[in-house]
Amino acid sequence: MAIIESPTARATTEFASFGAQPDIDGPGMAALVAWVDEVAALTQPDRIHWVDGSAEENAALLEQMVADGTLIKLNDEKRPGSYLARSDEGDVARLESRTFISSEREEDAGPTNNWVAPAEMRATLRPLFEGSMRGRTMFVVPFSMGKIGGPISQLGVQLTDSPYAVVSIEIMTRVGDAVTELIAEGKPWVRTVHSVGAPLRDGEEDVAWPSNDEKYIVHFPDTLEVWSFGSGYGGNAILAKKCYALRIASVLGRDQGWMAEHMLLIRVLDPQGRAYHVAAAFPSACGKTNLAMLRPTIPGWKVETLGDDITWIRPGEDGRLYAINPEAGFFGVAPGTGESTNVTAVETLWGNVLFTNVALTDDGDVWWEGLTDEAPDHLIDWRGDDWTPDSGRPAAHPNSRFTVSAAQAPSIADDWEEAVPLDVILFGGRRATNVPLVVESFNWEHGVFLGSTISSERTAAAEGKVGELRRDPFAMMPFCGYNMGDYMAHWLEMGGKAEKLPKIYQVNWFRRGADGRFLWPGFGDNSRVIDWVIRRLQGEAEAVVTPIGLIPAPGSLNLDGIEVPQEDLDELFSIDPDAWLEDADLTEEFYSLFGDKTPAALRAQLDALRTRLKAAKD
Ligand code: OXD
Ligand code: MN
Repeated sequence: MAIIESPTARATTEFASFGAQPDIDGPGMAALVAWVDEVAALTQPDRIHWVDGSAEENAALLEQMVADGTLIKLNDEKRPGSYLARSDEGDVARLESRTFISSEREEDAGPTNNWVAPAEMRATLRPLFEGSMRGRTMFVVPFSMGKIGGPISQLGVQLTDSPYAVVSIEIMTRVGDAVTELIAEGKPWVRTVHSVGAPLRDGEEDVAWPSNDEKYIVHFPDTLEVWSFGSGYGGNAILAKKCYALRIASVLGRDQGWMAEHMLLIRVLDPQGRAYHVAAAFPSACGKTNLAMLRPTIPGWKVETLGDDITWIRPGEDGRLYAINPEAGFFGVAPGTGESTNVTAVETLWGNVLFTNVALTDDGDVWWEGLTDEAPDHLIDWRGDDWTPDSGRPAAHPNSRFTVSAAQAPSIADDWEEAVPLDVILFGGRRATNVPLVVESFNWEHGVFLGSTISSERTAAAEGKVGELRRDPFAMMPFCGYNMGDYMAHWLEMGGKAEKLPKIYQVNWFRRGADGRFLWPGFGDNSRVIDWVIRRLQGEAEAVVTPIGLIPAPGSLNLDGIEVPQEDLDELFSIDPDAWLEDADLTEEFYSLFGDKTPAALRAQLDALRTRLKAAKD
């Protein structure tokens, strides 16, 4: 395929030695090339660059972005190989209100997704993408989710006019010719197209963070495509992540009998060295990365990191469910990540990091709220303005991020790219009231019920009012690519696909006392909950039955070495039937959204819960 020649090509984005279409042949290549041509004809970039994934190419891209003012190179002595990007103020988070599931049938998107019919959506997108890459380079980025050629892995290609997106995808996935070879062989792949929507007229100066006020993040589940316009940020631009690995992959999972979940994945080693694998679903910005890198405070226990955000789960031949982390990097929220909350993350970030919207220190390093207890005397904030501790505003954006290779975490498991058998699933929310520290489900169906009732106070990861309570079943509300009612049914069905299912627990690190204090120390001490869960699997910890599930019997949670007053423990585990009955009413209201798509088994679980709560009142 010809590289599109343009008389207006800017020398600044020319890569003499990179970018040609690779010399790879095979039955699948023609479709890839035809699609690249088709999108290029629509978006009219000045040139096309096939990304080969090499270190030299990556270095050239980074260097170019520094020259163009998109990236600031950090002090190599403090933070080797690292860069800072500052986004446009209107482009700082995932945009759920601009995210669409354009399935043929409205009922396949369901009431919790924005739906527009595909034909209408394509008619809307076409004029936006028409010429949208003018003056820019269109990068062809072949990527694999999961190790290249792995049994649970999936392939995709992103076309993008954002070099920042390219280097981010290179950290978050496996990119390069080895993927193109698999596509050429005929392996299935997903098409994703991304434009920042800021074409450059002849001679027009570029801005550091091009974007467009009009934004669309659109999924076509029937044709397995993603089209994203107008934003360069995070999940809006790294389409392999939320768009593919969750929204599109959840649809693939529904159709093919597997699951794509918004879960971290860890291996827990008990003092005898026995290994257990735990996947945990938490709504955005509830400390998933912290739990993924947990340093147990109880002696003898160890946690190894496998993944921090997304888990794909498939039935194995031995009757168990197997899980992988399809990603290759962490795109973590920086604020709140610090020496006292997540030393492992801080160590992971020693170098080779792409930071976005954190603050810059006077010596060319980065800072964000929570990195250290005391803020530096002077910083340049995420907007590029001078900042001092009494400026009265955060120095880093609350949703500022680090993008770093997973392999760099000191806690990463040696075999982190392999599938592991799942022993435990945790569902957590951020709930100041009602929900105890840990609850064990009675069985798979009850566990699925617990997952379907997760709710959380809204955080800064998406737009909306921080603090507001939102339902977030399975922590998948913003990420399920199809009708959430069908998704709940799929969870129930998966219970029939394995003989030895993982045990399901609900956790809540965020319960507060009547005085507003957190009742549980959290962070490393969350290992005490994991210890109890694992000892339950081993038949070595006692539990008591309550109307909402099983909770630790008095004395069965290991509290050696910490002071949690008995009153706090009582409050942490208290179950107020009236408050829970009110919660049950809200669950019923939530279920009614899905009409007859709500599985009868879950309605029956809700009825049974109410009966147990009423009995507890008498
Ligand atoms: C994320 C999110 O960025 O969940 O991981 O929003
Ligand atoms: Mn997430």
